[in-house]
Amino acid sequence: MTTGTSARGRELPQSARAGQATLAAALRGLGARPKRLPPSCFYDARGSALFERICEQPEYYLTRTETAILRGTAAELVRLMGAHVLLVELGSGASTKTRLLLDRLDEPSGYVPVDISGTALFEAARDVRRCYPWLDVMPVCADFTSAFALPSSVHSTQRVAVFFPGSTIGNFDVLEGVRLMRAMRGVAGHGGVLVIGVDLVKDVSRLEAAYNDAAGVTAQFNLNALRRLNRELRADFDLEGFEHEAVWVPALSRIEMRLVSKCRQQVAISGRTIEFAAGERLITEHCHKYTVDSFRTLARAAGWSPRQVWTDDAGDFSVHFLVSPAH
Ligand code: AVJ
Repeated sequence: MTTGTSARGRELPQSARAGQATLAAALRGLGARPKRLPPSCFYDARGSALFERICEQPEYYLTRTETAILRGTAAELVRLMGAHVLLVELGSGASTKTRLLLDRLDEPSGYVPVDISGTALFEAARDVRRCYPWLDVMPVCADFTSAFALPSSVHSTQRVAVFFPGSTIGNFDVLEGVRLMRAMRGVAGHGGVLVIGVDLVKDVSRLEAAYNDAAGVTAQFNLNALRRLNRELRADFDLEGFEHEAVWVPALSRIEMRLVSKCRQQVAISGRTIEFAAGERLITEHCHKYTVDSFRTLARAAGWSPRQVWTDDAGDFSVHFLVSPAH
C-alpha cells in the first residue's frame, strides 16, 4: 500500500491527472485495431450524470437488483466485515449503495471513495459527510485500474474492506480482471475482504435490452464519450455520424458496446486524422457476465477465498464476500 494525500487542496490536481490518463488511453485506443476507447472515457461530469439515469431505466435491472440484495444482506455483511474497518470503494460514483453499509457498520475507521470523475466524487463525498458527520471521508480521484495512493492518514494496520459494486468488474476481460482483483488484494492487505457485485449470464433478450433502453439514455451515454473527446482533445467527431450498438457475444460471455460509423469519414483529433470506414466499429465498453461458479474461479485465480454469495431469487445478479488469506 502506498501513501499519498487527499487533502482538499489536492482535489483538482488529482482529477486533472486522472483525466489526462483517460485521454491518453483514448488516443492510443483510436490508433488500435479494432479501434476502442477506455470505458473511463464515459465518466466526465455529464457522463456520470447520464449513468445515474441509466440506473433508473426499467430495462437496466442491475442497480435495482443489486440494491435489493444489499438491502437484504447488509446486516450479515457488516457482521462479516467486523468493527473498525476502513471501507474503500472503487468507482464510487454517487455513493448510493454504500449508504446501506454505512447505516449499519460498526464504528468504521473511515470511508475512501475512489472515482475517476472529480465532480461526481467530490459532490458525493460532501453529501456523505453531511449525512454521516462522525465518519472520516477521504475521497481519492484516481483511475483504480492503475496503482493509486490511499490517503496518508490511513494506517497500514487498519483492516480494510474493499467495496466494488455495480458489476464494474465486467468491464475487464478475464485476464485483466484477475490482474485487477490481485491489485485489490494489495489494497485490502492480509486478512482484508472484498464485497463485489457481479452481473450474471441470463436470457439474451434481457441482457441486450439492459444496454438498449427504449428512452435512449444508454445511446446518449455512449455518444457522450465522443462529445467529451471533442471538448477535451479538440476532436471533431460528428455525433450524427455514429450509431449506438450493444450486442451480446455468447462465445465471450459479454455485451459489447460500440459506436458504429454510419459512413466513411475522417475525424481530426489532437493534430491527427483518424479514418473510419462505413460500418466500422469503435468499441467503447465490454460488459462481461459470469455465473456464480465462473466468477469464483476468477476470484480464486487472483488469490481470494470465496466465503459467501447472495443472489436475488431470479438469479439475475450476485454479491460475493471474499477474503484475502491472512498469510
Ligand atoms: C458501470 C460497468 C457496471 O456494464 O452495466 C451501463 C456501465 N454501460 N450501461 C455496465 C454501463 C452501459 C455498467 N458498469
